[in-house]
Amino acid sequence: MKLYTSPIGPSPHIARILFALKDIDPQIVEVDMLALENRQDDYLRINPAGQLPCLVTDDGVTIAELSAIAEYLDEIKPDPVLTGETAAERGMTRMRMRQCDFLIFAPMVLGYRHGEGRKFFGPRITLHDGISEPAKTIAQEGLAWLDPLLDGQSFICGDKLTYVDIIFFVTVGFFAQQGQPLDPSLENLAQLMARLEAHDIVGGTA
Ligand SMILES: N[C@@H](CCC(=O)N[C@@H](CS)C(=O)NCC(=O)O)C(=O)O
Repeated sequence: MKLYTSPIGPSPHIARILFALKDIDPQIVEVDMLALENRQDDYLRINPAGQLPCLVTDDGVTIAELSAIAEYLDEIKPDPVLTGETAAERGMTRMRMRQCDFLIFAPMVLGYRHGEGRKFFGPRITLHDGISEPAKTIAQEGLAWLDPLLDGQSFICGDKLTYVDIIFFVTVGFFAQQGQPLDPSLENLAQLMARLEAHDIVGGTA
């Protein structure tokens, strides 16, 4: 399988962690994100969403979106399991992923792209005035919603590491450096970040 990716950016970093956890070595195809190669026709023919990373299976199917990549890897190599071992665990993982996407990650990304990240994203997407700050507020509200759900458990979906934790760790860690710090009063989430930082692969140098 081929992984189209980049040495920079949080999403490619998440992909590296997923592949390292699974101990799978895909063929790496580096796409020059800074030179906008991911927004040009050759790459858009592979991944019309124009973003990195994306996986192309040996059958030639493109799988973009980190949660979909994580689930695909889980199916071809369920060790370690990152989605869940039972139907109920997988249901929980998918539910929390979608909630984190809607309530936290998507607004964080909007806050950044239409705010601090304008210079980088100007040539890539249509920028809109006035949405960055409200989006950041919505992301903070999402984090405040999530925090108490972690009472008495080690990870976002319970006591087992899932791909939601990995996406959360890198995404929230990245945006914390870009004007969206994690409120330290959200103690469960602060502890989660520390726990993941201490994980040899997730917090390592993948
Ligand atoms: N929702 C996507 C996000 C992918 C994404 O945002 N990729 C960024 C890199 S961190 C990207 O391709 N940025 C360059 C661009 O949008 O032109 C996923 O889960 O894979």
